[in-house]
Amino acid sequence: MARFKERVFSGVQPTGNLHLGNYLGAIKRFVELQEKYECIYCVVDLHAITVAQDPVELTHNIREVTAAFIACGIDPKKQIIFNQSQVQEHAELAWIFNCIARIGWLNRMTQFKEKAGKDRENASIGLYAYPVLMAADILAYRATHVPVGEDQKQHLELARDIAQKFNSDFSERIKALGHGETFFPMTEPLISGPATRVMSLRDGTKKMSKSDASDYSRINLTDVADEIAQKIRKARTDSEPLPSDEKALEVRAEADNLVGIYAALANKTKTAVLAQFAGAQFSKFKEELTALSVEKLGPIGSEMKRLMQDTKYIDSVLANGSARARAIAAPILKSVREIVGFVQS
Ligand code: AQP
Repeated sequence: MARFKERVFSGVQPTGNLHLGNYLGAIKRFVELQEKYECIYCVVDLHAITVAQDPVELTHNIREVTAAFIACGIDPKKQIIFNQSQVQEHAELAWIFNCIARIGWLNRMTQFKEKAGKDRENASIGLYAYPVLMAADILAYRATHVPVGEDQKQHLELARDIAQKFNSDFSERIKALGHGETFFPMTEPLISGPATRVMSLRDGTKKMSKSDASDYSRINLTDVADEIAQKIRKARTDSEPLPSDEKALEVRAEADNLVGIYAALANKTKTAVLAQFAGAQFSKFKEELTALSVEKLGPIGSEMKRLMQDTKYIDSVLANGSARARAIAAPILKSVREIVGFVQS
């Protein structure tokens, strides 16, 4: 892997209701990584349309994810923030990868099964091919590291399978054209910390998700203090006090979730949080969790709302980021076309 320049890529779908899971599992990590790596953060609008979107809401949501990136602390001057549809290399590479990936590989993807549900025949082809586009997003930049929540692990494995098959199918050509042994890196997923899978506040067995019908299941990044307080107060728990060791959380999904959220917001481990709250009742812990959530999320929500007043600025960030992203992806795609054997002028 040493041959590839270290580069981080990740994306968030502009599908509304950005929540605490998106923040702790992904965006907070994006902010931390920008200190160490060259980072490319994408508003993945081509992914969003794999399920029907209202065009006016989609435009709003693209800007809102961009505002969230900036409000959380990603510096658009240092790092690249852009929306996927402005860089056509993603769609082109996805097509080439559609011809590399195998149907059997995609049939194993659990996210498609969950999202398509029983009405599988009626799901879009885009929803089925979603992980192939995700592989193209990453590999159009030959990204080496991808911070994501736990739910994306399987898709990352598929991206590695696609990279490996491309490298092997075209190995002679890759060598002959002077690219060395392999053209695409084996991208590493970055999934770590106490909140890689934040669960619903109403049901500790379900992932916190944008599409949950109940707004009480999630804390939105734009929720005001009263809403955050009310949602945490109503969050499902059991009747036992907080335990002193992490092992005891294994059979207490809701308690485990709230402790994980506190730990991630406080930049602590779950063990350290339990050391602080062992024996406390949930009423007390929820008060502390509310105060911490309001302290950390309040400024983000306010800044998002302020930025959303200036859509010209947001659009200029996306235009600038798209031009910089294209400058990286275009030569990579040129080489891919050459490797595949297309004639280009
Ligand atoms: N609950 C979660 N806990 C931790 N990380 C999460 N992520 C999403 N939900 C959680 C991570 O957030 C990043 C962006 O996710 P996305 O916008 O691409 O889409 P998603 O995973 O489809 O979001 P939702 O909320 O789960 O939407 P629906 O309701 O459609 O299922 C990713 O890195 C993801 O891992």
